Amino acid sequence: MKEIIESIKSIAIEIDNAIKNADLGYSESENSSGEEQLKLDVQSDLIIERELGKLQSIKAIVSEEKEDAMNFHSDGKYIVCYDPLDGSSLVDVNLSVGSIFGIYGGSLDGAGLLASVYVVYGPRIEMVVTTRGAKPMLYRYSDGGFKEISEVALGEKGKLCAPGGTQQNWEPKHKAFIDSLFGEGYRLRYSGGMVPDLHQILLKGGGLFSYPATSDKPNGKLRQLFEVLPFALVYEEAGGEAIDGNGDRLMNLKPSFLHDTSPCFFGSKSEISKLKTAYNI
Ligand code: AHM
Ligand code: MG
Repeated sequence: MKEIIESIKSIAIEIDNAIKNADLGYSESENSSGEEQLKLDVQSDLIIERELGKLQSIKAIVSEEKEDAMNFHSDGKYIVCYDPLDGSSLVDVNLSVGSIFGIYGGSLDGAGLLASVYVVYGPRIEMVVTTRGAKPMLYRYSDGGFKEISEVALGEKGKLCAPGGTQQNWEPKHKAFIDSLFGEGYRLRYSGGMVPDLHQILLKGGGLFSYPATSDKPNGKLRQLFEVLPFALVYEEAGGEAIDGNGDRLMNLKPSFLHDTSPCFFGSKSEISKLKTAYNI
């Protein structure tokens, strides 16, 4: 596990360099969710594939940018599922983006998720590492290396609301719930990149990030293995909660296929409790 986290540190530095210097155009391919791939998506994916492929402890990788899993070392203990450059279309407008890694042992589901790591490429490079049973740990890159900064924890209640999905396609109960939060004084903080949006709520001590079921995406947009589960672990270990639209813990998810999605809500306890009341779940 330690070697995987060390490898992700050097991957992060390389991807940050690509974000700052590489060609921003589209590639000629689509990813498995049918979305156009930017050259940077492909380049970031190749950096991760190359670096993780060097580690004997890795049995296979599953990338948001690849249809199928890629097998590495048959006696490896871990399968790493990752989104190489989440929110990559935001690079064009110079907003923050991120990489997300879920490190699984045994089963590819919530029960099998052992650790997660995400990297935020913003004005600084930051990385949050979460293992089961421990508070997430924040690292920041400076002077040629990642320095451990502090553990991160969510308060009981926050002030920020990051509501994802196209509003026109929200269910009435969801619109009413989000309106009620703003009516109570919650402030909108939404960039359209789940990594910086969830990172902001986490570091500011609380709030709610949602990507609900919508009429155009009844199963949500965000993918369970690379996006939803890694952040569910972060939010739970930070003292918050992470649930789906039925009130079930996201950590109980069992994806039906590698790129399966789920509606998702991540927050501190107070906002999740309000959500359960509003949704009657
Ligand atoms: P991506 O993996 O293709 O970048 O998509 C994931 C991103 C998330 O970061 C963000 O929360 C969400 O898509 C926003 O999507 P949309 O603007 O389509 O609602
Ligand atoms: Mg993504």
